[in-house]
Amino acid sequence: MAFTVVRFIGLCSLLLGYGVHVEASHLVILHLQSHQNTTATHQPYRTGYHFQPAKNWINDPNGPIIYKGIYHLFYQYNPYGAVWGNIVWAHATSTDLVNWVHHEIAIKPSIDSDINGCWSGSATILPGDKPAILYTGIDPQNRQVQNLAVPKNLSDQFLREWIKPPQNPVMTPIDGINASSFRDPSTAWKGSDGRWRVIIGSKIDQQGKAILYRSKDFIHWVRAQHPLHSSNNTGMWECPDFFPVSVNSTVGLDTSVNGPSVKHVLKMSLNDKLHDYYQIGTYDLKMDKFVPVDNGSFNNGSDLRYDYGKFYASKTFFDSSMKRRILWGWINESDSEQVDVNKGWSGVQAIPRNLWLDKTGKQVVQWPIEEIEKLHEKPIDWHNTELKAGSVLEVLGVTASQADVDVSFDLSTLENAENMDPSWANPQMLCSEKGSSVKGSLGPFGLLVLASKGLEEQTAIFFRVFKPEKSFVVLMCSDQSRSSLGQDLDKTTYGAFLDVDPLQEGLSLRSLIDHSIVESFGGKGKACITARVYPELAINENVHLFVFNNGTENVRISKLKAWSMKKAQITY
Ligand code: DQQ
Repeated sequence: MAFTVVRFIGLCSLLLGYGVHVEASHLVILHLQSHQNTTATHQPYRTGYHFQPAKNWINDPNGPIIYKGIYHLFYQYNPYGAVWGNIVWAHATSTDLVNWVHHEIAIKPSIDSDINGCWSGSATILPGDKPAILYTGIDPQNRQVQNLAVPKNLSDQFLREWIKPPQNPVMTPIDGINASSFRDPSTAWKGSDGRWRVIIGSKIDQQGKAILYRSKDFIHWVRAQHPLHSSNNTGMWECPDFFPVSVNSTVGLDTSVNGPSVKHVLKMSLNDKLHDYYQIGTYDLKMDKFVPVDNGSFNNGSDLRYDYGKFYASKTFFDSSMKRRILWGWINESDSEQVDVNKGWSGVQAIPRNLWLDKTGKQVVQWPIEEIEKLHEKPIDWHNTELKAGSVLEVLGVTASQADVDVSFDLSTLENAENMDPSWANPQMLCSEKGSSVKGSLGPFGLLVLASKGLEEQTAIFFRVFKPEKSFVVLMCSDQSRSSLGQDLDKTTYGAFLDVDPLQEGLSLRSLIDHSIVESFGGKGKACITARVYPELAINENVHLFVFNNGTENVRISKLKAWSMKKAQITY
């Protein structure tokens, strides 16, 4: 049988008939899109407390909101298979962002302007507590257009039915907009002139753009003459997100807030790199433009990322009940499509993260929402433990396949740290060259998670401290190279530089471990790395957890707390 793999993400165009080139952003495998899954009974990689549906493919989180005290998560879903295709908006609700109840599909192709797919978008709460969704529809000519959907019944707090007003589509790719690069409307915000604004991801040639639209009534949208922001050589900007953060507190803000004590974050999912990049800046209301503080361009190599591992197409929302901004992100698989078809599913949503501006104003900080602590059980508490050079200590008493571990290291001196070579500018490369098995001086030290008893399999999350001319540099790594004895897996090692002073603040690492996912937060959320791994030996009760130090210097564990995690209740 001749299998049809149409294209790889971001690399070429897809001819879907009608003589029109349409770019999809996912691997399109036509013969598997509606392939009946074999429902494998051996499922060691399904997660215990991450969000995932019973089966099939999922990708981007869409339109998260809180409405009448209920959290809503919509997401891109293929109802018929474990690879991307047949895309609709699936829907689940929760009272705590941990336990979820699924509802019927909220938005599926039903009108001309979404007949070939209901792609990503966002929700906005309009005055009078009225939610509205803007999403990308694929029309009969396979053009990307923007549609509006509103709840059928506002007194249903679960917002189970959505209707599409007759004015759809409300934005179309005219006047030079590329019909295959025009998607993913953001949450809208209101300017001081009372008009709504929304941005749509786009590109012209290789220049990425956040096209700006304005509207008085949320139905009639007029394109602004200039984009909110654009940047050369960045390719297609997917899933733009634009929101204010407070400069002097960790409290979240409604998306329309602006003023002197506010900075703005502009996030883009760069289709060419498949990573979520963000910039911090100000929102110039007069010009209706985003002005990055450091002239950031999304392509200068040192750009900020939410997560230096697997995390894409993310989206925030303002949780008005807890006055916080929450970030959702999609974690895709690291195995092959055929394996996904065999296991019957693909994709997981990351644990929602509380997000705020760091005190330095130079980056954001992310931390798992406090509600997941409800799942903690069987606490382990270590204090003041010497972690000698070359040692590996097992953390006993925790269900190591499904756990939350938070460890802090104290370094008494940085004197013996290795010298930093100024050419080591790329942390991911540095982590691959200096993996966990490469001896160092101050580090590598950290956690070995999802590990087999004899350490044949292990995912290492660790730090190394270097000394440049002056001061120091902290490197945080997630090394998947020995995560599984299995073949044909993406075992890329990830890395990030961590902006903390280890002598003043110590070095902390929290890892959320969930069978095939490890979400790690370094320096209390200043650098995040998510890994996707598929051990063969280290599954279920055969999983172990260790702390290790492969440097020549001793370090001290000032505290280690670990908990087994209960299963989240997800009802399908
Ligand atoms: N996924 C959606 C698009 C978006 C992409 C399609 C990002 O709307 O650009 O499923 O992962």
